[in-house]
Amino acid sequence: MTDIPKRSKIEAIKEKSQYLRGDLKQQLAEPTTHFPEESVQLLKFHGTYQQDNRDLRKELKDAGQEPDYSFMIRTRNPGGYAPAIFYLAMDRLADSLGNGTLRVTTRQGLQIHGVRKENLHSAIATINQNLGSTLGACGDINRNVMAPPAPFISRPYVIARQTAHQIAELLTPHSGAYYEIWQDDEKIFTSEEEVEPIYGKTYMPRKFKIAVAVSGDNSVDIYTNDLGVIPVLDKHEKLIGYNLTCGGGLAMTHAKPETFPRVADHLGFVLPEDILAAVRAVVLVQCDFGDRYNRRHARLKYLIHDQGIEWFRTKVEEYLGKPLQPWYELPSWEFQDYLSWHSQGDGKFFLGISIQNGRIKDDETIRLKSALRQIVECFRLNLHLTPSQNVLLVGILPEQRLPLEEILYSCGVPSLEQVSNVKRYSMACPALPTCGLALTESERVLPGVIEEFEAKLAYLGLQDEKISIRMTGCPNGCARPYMGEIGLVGSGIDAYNIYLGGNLSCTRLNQLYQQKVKRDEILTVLEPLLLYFKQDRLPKESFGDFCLRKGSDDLHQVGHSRLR
Ligand code: SRM
Ligand code: SF4
Repeated sequence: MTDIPKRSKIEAIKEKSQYLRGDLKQQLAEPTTHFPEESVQLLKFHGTYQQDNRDLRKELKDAGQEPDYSFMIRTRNPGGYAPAIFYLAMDRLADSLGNGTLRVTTRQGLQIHGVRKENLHSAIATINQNLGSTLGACGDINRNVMAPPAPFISRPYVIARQTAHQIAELLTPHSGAYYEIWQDDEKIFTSEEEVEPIYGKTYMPRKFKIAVAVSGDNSVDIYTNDLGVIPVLDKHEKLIGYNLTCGGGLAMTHAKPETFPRVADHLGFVLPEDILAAVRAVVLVQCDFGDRYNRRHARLKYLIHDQGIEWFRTKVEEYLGKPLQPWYELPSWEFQDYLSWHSQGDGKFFLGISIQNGRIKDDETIRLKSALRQIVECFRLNLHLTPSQNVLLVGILPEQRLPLEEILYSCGVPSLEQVSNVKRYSMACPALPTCGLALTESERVLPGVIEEFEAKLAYLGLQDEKISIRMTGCPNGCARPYMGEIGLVGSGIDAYNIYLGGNLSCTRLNQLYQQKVKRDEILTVLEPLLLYFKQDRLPKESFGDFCLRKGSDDLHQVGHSRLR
């Protein structure tokens, strides 16, 4: 008798779902506030998460009431492309069916929170009617494909954008379930006839993430992706092929050393005509060999870590049917966020607007949501969502610049000169109250931490330093904290593990410095290190490079002696 490999229960849910249908259509029509667990898993593939308001959880439980359920909807925007009509629809949906805010994600998507079950169908249908999609934004499948957000018309950027769209299309699920459920299409295929040519019935063992970069421009955090694709051009700007990176991923679980963040390896190089087949081969190897039992060990990074990059390369070559060529040496990476004004290269301009933690909202002083709506309505501009949670307004005519700036000014939206560097380079994940996995706060407390930082850096004369601070409410790493110069990772109620030594160009992981630091102690712990940096840095050395050079023991010694 042959051994049947053990599988997680989510594998069985996927398999019997008839290609993501399950009972979603019937359950959607029922007058309930939420879905049963199996359906919650399937809904992810359709781009929505069932959540409950964590601020009210205990109170409601104590009162014997059910949780305050609602849904987060995430859109899939390859390369961050958000056409005007789509953006305006999302803006209206946020007000009519959501919590009044939009959120630009760290993978160039948009999220709406707070949608009630009875409005879920209408919200997703509206997104689809307005050139958007949520299909495959979440779930065990290829997620939004990233690409550098700058709308330059130069060849490397055009190729990167086109490649991202081609890969996204290749890996979009073929199942008609999405259209049947959310657009009320007739069921054309029976599930038996229908095929997912790449994924099969059980889709992928776990989420899968791809980014396309432009050589030298690491706006997409390429090394944190399961698969990275970098077009290589010759000196005449002719595309000669693609470099591939493999096995990046950031999540870990506290106190489980078998889980860890990992930067990707260099896998090799393929010719232009082989890129889609190579992507397919990488996905298929992960489908066939990824861990389908232990979901904490199911990402491609663990397969490559366990089997070795040589084994993986051989498998990819076998699936591709030809050898990969050696990695093509490239210039070093720089981080780009493309804020402020830039020329696109076609006589038009684009404007990058800094958005704290990606949250587009109106508050007492800054009416960012109104400003963006007014601008997009007035000038019919498209947006590019960025991997650092900002937006670029693209295709701006020279004569539109002044009236556009006037709208921003009248709504109190700060210009880049008014945004401190530490705020500009910071990111936080949503965490509480929406994220079901949050151990503590992130988005709601980072602004306060940043203010303290701003004051301290100004006091030390370090305000012009580009120091990236990335915070998350748990170790899953949604704001990519392990790449930040300072990573603040939620480790308990009101407690954070502090990581140091990443770099702005995001080519290496930072290292754990101190565990379980209370929110109010973060600055107290870091202040001696900032002072040490000011006194002992090499010319032009960044804070992250400084921490790496000094090393953990030395930093601890200094940190603790100066604290006493
Ligand atoms: Fe994430 C789960 C938010 C980018 C690693 N992530 C979640 C969920 C859906 C919580 C859940 O499963 O119930 C969060 C929803 C919170 C909320 O209320 O909105 C969530 N992740 C986000 C976003 C919105 C954070 C943001 O500040 O923008 C990002 C959405 C990106 C998108 O448009 O697709 C987001 N998540 C990331 C990234 C960064 C990236 O991809 O570049 C990571 C780390 C990279 C990686 O995947 O290795 C990341 N999220 C996770 C994980 C851990 C995955 C793993 O390998 O174990 C989870 C938990 C899980 O999958 O079990 C998770
Ligand atoms: Fe939630 Fe953790 Fe992701 Fe933050 S890092 S959004 S707390 S899963």
